[in-house]
Amino acid sequence: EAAARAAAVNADTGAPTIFDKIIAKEIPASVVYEDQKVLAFRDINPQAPVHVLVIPKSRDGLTELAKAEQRHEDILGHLLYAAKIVAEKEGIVDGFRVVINSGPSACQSVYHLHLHVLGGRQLKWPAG
Ligand code: DGP
Repeated sequence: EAAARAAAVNADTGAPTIFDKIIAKEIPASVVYEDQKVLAFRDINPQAPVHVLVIPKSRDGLTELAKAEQRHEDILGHLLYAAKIVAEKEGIVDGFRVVINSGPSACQSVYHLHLHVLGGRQLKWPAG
């Protein structure tokens, strides 16, 4: 966790991230859902049997949730709805969690807004 936090400090530079390469199909990802606005793919370091990331294809300033502005309302709603579609596709609608880490204190490591969709096991609460 210390390493994750260290990686996250000063990370919101607005520079391109690894997710741009995934959107551009320059590096492979296991895509589970895609539409014009969002892409959902399996996390490379899964924390549950189902662990999918849902991201906007256009970052448009949304490096982290803390940077959200009113103009982002539509895409934010679309991302959340896409998370529900992912949960349905993955067969976890009986119990799943959607997480957004925003900023260093939340251990955000990739500064392109993303929703984590987690499920497929009994999840504990509160999250760490
Ligand atoms: P966060 O800590 O909320 O910023 O989560 C970033 C997530 O991104 C983390 O769980 C690991 C995942 N991730 C990082 N690089 C890659 C990658 O190249 N491919 C995939 N599929 N996931 C990645």
